[in-house]
Amino acid sequence: MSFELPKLPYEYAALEPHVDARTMEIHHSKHHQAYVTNLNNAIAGTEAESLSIEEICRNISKYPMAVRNNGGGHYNHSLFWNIMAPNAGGSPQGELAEAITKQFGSFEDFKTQFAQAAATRFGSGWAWLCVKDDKSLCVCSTPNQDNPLMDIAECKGLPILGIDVWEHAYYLHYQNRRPDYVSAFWNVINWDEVSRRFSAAMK
Ligand code: MN3
Repeated sequence: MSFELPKLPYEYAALEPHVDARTMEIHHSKHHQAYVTNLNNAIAGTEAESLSIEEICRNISKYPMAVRNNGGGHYNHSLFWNIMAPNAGGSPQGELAEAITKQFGSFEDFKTQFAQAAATRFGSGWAWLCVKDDKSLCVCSTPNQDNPLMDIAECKGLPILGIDVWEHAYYLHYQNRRPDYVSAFWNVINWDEVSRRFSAAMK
């Protein structure tokens, strides 16, 4: 079985003006597609073909770098498309809101920590909100296409929210202004999906 590019759950222009249509189209149809194609090539004929992308990530130290880079790329982008939505943003509700307040002090304090993690990731990578094994929340960032599911990650947990801070995610519209892109990201976060992931992680 080979991995496939997931269909975007909205139109390329749906996240305008925060994320522009041209960026979304190239990001999904070219960048993510390349990770999927290269992942399939890297695992062709190996036992990894029968595994889920989560299982591959959790044992990533067993695999060549091509699997780490492209498998991470596939997992990360699949999550990213789903935790964004048109007419979204606002703030989390219910148990996730309570957990964020408990861990970070307030939603505003969480936003500051997350934005800081995104802004200070040198070069290419991702910032994350994760549920750790002890069920507490944490904010962290990873380089390149690594993620906190990977056994080689410095910060480990199940990602429930992530932002792509590779230049390909924002450069056409924001050029070098990564902090402006991170600020705009709050307007497109699909908190219903983040909450769903949180609840699943807490089970
Ligand atoms: Mn990307």
